[in-house]
Amino acid sequence: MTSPAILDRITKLRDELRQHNYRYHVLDDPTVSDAEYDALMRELRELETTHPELITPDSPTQRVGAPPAERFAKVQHPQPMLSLSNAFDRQDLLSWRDRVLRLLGADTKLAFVVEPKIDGLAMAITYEQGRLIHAATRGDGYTGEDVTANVRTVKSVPLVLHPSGPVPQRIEVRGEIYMRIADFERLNEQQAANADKVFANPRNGAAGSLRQLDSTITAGRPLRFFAYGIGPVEGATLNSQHQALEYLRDLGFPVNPDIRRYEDFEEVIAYCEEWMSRRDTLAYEADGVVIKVDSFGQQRELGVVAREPRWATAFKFPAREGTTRLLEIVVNVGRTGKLNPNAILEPFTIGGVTVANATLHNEDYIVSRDIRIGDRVTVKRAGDVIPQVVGPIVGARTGSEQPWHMPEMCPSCGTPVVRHEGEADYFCPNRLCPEQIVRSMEHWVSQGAMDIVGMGERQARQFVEGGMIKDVADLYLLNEDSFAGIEGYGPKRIKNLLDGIAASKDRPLHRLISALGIPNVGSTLALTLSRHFRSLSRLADATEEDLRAIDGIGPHVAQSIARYFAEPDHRDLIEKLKQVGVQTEDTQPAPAPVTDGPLSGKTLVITGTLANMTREQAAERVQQAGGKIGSGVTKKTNYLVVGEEPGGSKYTKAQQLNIPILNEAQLVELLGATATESAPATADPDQSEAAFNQSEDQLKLDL
Ligand code: 5U1
Repeated sequence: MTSPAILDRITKLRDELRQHNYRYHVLDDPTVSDAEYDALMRELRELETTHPELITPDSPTQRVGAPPAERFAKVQHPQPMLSLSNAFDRQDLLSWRDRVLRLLGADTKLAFVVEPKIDGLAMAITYEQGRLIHAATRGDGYTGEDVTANVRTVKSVPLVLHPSGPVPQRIEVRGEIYMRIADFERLNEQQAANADKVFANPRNGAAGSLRQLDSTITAGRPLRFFAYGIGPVEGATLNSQHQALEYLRDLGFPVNPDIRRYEDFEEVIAYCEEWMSRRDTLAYEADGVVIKVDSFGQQRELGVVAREPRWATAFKFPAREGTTRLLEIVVNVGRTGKLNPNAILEPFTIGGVTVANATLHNEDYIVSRDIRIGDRVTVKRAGDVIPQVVGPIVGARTGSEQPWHMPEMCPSCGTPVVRHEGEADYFCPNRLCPEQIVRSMEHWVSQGAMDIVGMGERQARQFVEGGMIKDVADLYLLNEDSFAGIEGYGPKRIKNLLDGIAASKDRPLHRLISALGIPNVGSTLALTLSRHFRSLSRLADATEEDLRAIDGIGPHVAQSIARYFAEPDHRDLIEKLKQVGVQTEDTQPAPAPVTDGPLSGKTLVITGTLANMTREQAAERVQQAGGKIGSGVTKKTNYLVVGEEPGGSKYTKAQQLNIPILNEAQLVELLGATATESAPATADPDQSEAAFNQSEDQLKLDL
């Protein structure tokens, strides 16, 4: 027999643990430490072990998963789970709204509820007398699969409802099970490390995790839930979508904080457009915005046709993924000698853009995903990020697909390639490799670097292959005679080019530092380094320790800079640049440190393109306000400033570290009184993070 005191303690522990679970997984606002939570859970588990007759399926101890099932049982949805019509632009949205008004009457007062459409897995979860009894996938909308044991392990799904009013007798809650992008990336890293299946995208990660017959596997996966609607309800009267969402929040469900209600349809359109441009700032993948007529009465009047409610639609963002055939893998040599495997694809379109090439990152990436030449592959394209091959469609294989390995010789110069221990990349170690010289030259002459008008990749290749130059310093030794016999160079063109080269000798020091292409040194860090050292020689002599002492420079970047200048070839290059007359000192007077500015003592990191200032201008203004610009997000970062098409990795890291995230307007507000004239940002792609904050060998990819 169990004493009432034990039952009482068990009930108390369960209530307390449910509260902590809710605060942690739904509100993201825990009030106890992990250790305290663990201690309560341990006590409950011990009591349940000695009194197994008291274990209930909704006890917090029961989220660990159930024994493996043979298969998922099929379940009929009491009310079909509908799909959504699509709208792709403003015109489609207006046509949808006009149809609603035609059906309801032109004078009808409407309100709309809008929310990001999460790319996850739709779920119907049923509660009776406040307890989770059943969960089913959408399936074909009429029949789904019983995944109750798995859904029980998702910590943001309440096992017991805790409304502020009476408990509904029965309610079916609908929503999306999904994985955050950062969690998905971590999961894939673990999967790859354990030689387990890696998932193509967070949606597949969520679906694969939820469709495990062994729910203890699901329990270890980072799944989350957002409730967005209700099915059949008994014991509660709800009249509108926004009221239903409030009710779901009150019952203890996570509801997307970005949901809005608008009466003006122009605001609905603005919301769709805003999220389309900001989709990369969401912690999860969203493929559109869902728009619903708010009133349930109006919803009933509008009804459903062909499984699609007339009272809702999905504004779809341009597609980011598609499938095509991998025809070939070619290896490009970067300016640091890094060998980049690139996919040559059967051209196809994603979101209206034709894609024929995509990155494959490195050999490990290809091998861990078992990507083979000839495979049908999934390709992803996001923002300004270079398209990447995500993985093969194994089921489409014919048997003729060929595994791939990195060539043993550099494809440009034939030197045996090397791979340093603990690193994923292969390098061509030959400093005289023609391809490396062409790539360095291309970077050197580019706009944010030495900005030599009339020079680009074609000219760099022509001069290197013609034997006119062997390194960037040789550019400054060119004269009229050097062009003898070079096709296409008349006296005027030669003069313009030589004038452009001569003018580049006096570029500010930070441009010169950028132009060198030191791995991990982008334009903002180059500015910090030039301000700090004021001379290329002093920078070259800095130790790793000196570099680490600079705010915003971590051990990895410090090592990368020190390694670059430790190379005798690079020291020789600096000497040669001085000899040919390139300015290697900062000739501007040193600015006085600002100790009482609005950003004094603060470190900011910028990601993405700002609309009204270049990154250099932003860095300048932050420094005038007493702040510093860091190159990567660390615990010491005070703010992350997010522009358009931001890099996902910085954003994700800032979220993980709870670092405040600002948009450009908020940055300007912070800069406050320190405003200076700023020219509009150029649309020059070289100003992007891909080109500046990382070396060309480290393409901006959010893996
Ligand atoms: N956020 C959200 N996603 N989603 C998908 N709401 C929502 N509503 C849906 C679907 C299919 O359907 C209802 C409008 C029936």
